[in-house]
Amino acid sequence: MANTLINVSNRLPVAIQNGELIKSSGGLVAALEGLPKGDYEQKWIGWPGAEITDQKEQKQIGRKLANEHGCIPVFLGKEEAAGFYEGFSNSSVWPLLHYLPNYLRYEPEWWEDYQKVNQTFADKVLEVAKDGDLVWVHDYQLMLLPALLRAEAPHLRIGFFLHTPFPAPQVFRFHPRCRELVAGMLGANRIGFHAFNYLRHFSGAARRLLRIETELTQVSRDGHTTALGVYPIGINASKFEQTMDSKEFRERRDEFRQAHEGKRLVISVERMDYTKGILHRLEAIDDFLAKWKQIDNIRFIFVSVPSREGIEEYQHLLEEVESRIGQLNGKYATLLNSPIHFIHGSIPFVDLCALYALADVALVTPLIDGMNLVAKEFIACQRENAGLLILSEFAGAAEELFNALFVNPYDSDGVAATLADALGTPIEQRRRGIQAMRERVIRYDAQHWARSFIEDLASDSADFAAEKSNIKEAKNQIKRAIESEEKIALFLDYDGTLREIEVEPSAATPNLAIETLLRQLEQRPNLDITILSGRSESDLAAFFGSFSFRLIAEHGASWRQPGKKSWERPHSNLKYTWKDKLLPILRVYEQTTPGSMVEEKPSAIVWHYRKADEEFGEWKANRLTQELSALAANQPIKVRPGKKMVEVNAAEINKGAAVARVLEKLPDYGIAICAGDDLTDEGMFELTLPRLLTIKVGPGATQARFRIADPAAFRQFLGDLFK
Ligand code: GDG
Repeated sequence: MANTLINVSNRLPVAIQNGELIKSSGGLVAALEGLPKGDYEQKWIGWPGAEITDQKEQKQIGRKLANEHGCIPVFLGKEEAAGFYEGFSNSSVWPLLHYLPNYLRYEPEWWEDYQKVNQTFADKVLEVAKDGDLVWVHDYQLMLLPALLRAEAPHLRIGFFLHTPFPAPQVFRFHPRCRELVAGMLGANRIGFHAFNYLRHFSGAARRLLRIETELTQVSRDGHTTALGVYPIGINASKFEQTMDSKEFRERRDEFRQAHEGKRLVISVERMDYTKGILHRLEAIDDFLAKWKQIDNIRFIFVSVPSREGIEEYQHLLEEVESRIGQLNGKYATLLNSPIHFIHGSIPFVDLCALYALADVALVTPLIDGMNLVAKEFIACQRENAGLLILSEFAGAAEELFNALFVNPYDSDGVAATLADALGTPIEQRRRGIQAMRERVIRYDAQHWARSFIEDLASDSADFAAEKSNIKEAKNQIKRAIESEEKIALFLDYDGTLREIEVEPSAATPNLAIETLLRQLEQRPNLDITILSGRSESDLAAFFGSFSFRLIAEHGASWRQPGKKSWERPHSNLKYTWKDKLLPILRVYEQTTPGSMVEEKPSAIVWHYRKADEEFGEWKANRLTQELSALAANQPIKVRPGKKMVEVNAAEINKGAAVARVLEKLPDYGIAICAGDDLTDEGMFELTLPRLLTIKVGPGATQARFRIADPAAFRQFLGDLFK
């Protein structure tokens, strides 16, 4: 039997209007309609768009929605729906996602409603979902849902798609709940974006706001990994092709042609939304008409679908647009023509196709837009005609529609000039560029988009299983050693391995979970434990003084044997004169990199930059590593870039050498486990000693044989093994 794909979006593709079920026409609806029917049985969970309080009526509508449309309604109270939808989602998150902090409003009650509604959605999904189902959550109204689902059903495969842009982390940070929102999304196994830029910004936001390590396309947190991918949404191409083949289409197109006889047609189609740049476009049209002069032969058609009418900003926008269009028509109309034809409403699909097919130019100038399907739909309808697309460079679609005429929507002069150029371009010249784009739009359609996301999400679970089976192998090896009562040497790095990294190193003290785990390990027979870290003697003594473990501080410079209180320095013959020479260099970096600091240890000097701006800090760290490495060539030292730090210490002193030294004294060990998270731990992973089992905790390149997602997962791993 086919598995089920459960789509979850704020609105169902079917809405209740005056007791009737009406199928809605949105970008997302079209895309999912295009998904191959045979692969997955589809269910859709969402809000039906009307307040229904009567339980009997809810049941009745629920049954009808399920039987006729495969839809499962989530009923919301009027107040709560307003706080969730008009408040938090559309007055708070939407503007920021579109780089418009001036529109950002925030009320604590909205946040309450947003959490509540996301929880209501979670309850409904959990009621419906079975093992093996895929859950695909859509868009910014449901950012908390993935994490809520994961908390209850950790084995569910959850996808999340963001249909809007994701802004630079500096902008998203303005939101008072930015951390919770990012953490909510990270409950998903896979998150999809329209463009690479959005992905990069999200990855940066996760790193900066949650202080976790990320790879560009992978984020691990609390033992769970989220993959990030780019999936530019397409249009429902076959629906456009079929419509253009129909008699009705031809009739409507001919009617429109007659109605607009002798006029160049310039069209704009969109929801009435401030992100779509309507007022800026009207400025450009003013500039254009002032120069064009032949008013009788030009007509602008604006189709603006009513949107979010309960929100004040949207009401103002409509008033302003209407008034501006009135002014412009008053200013430029002749007895034969009013240049701007404005429809505040939705037109039938076939009319939309006819309009696209007939237009000379589509003027698509959002201030910013996640993708913008209108641009792609217009191109798809240029089957016979060769209309030109003027496209905002800030729409996601700009990355794909390479032969469009790109404009900056804020530059009204530029838009006006581009429009004049477009109208003057001979048809032959237009045709060439458009056909190449048309082929692309038809090939990479909504079906392709949905299929590629779903395929990746489905195989993520396989990867997850593969990763687990890989670690399972490590587990089995260790279990065998435990069962045959062999001696096990366990080498544990601390920061980033046993314990999550903190911005302030002094805050990363062992928490209760770590203490309990270590006590548990201490009780085990045949287990020889070494904690080895770059930290100082005093830190290790403070953290682990009460345990009977071997402690190795400063990457191997200082040792405390099991059961002893005193420290010894096996490399005491080493000279550290190089420190005086190199310290001034580190001081320069400290001074010129806000948020960084130098630490002096007896055997090493370290430059830390955890609190510095991330990119600046990394760039400086690379430069410092290069500078120091050049000097290290003829010195007995090693430069080690680690996590948010660059350390210089004696070449002989490293964790690999320390492990080898311990094992020399334990010739009868059955298996030696080395676990670490950063470059300073690679010394252990590179050892070629027998019966060595190496584990990297977290992302990044490594020589280690096994990998575990993060410290939480590693603690769980140890806890399970050494019960
Ligand atoms: C969000 C993101 C992203 C419009 N007027 C009529 C009509 N439409 C249809 C269009 C198109 C859809 O509505 C609008 O889609 P867009 O992509 O342009 O914009 P948003 O609504 O803001 O969508 C956006 C999208 O999600 C998908 O991920 O591209 O960036 O903001 O399909 O054709 N349809 C009919 N009559 C109309 O009058 N029938």
